Amino acid sequence: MTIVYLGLGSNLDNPVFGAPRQVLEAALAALPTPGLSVRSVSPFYETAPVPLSDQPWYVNAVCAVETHMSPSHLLAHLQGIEAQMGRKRAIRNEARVLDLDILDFGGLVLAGGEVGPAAGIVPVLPHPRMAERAFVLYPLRDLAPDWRHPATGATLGALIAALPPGQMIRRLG
Ligand code: PH2
Ligand code: MG
Ligand code: MG
Repeated sequence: MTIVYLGLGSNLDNPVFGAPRQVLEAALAALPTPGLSVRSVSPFYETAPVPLSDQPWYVNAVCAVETHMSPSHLLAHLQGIEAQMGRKRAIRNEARVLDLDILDFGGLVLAGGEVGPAAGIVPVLPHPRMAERAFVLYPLRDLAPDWRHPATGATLGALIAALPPGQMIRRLG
């Protein structure tokens, strides 16, 4: 069993599930399968888009799951849930109904990239931009205060202290 931290984000409504907060709740309900169980979920946060733009604010959270899946199988599972919730992939960082990212897969450090058809797409691990994002680091700290960056060993306190200024984030009640 591997402990995996996932980032969840939404800044568009889904016609059935509703506002971003409900979309994240529906995504959390869709995660469990025979090879995966959800262990804990952080508080939800309202966060300004990064980079700052006129997109709607996001709702973000982090959850910890335990899984038997490989990184590529987990990625395929997450992309299936994104598609089910109406995610359309076109441009990086565009507004989206649902984004599910593998942040840390049991401390694995992987360059990622495309491999053979059997293995599918291998994600880059840990998530290459997680260390610069308040909307990932704050909820991750709520869940796993002793977590350290698998590649650099940096603590969450150090990463949060080093964040570039101006990322607006508000914890939801
Ligand atoms: N996701 C992005 C780009 N920018 N900004 C916020 N606040 N929250 C996100 O989840 C987010 C983002 C790319 O996945
Ligand atoms: Mg993302
Ligand atoms: Mg993503």
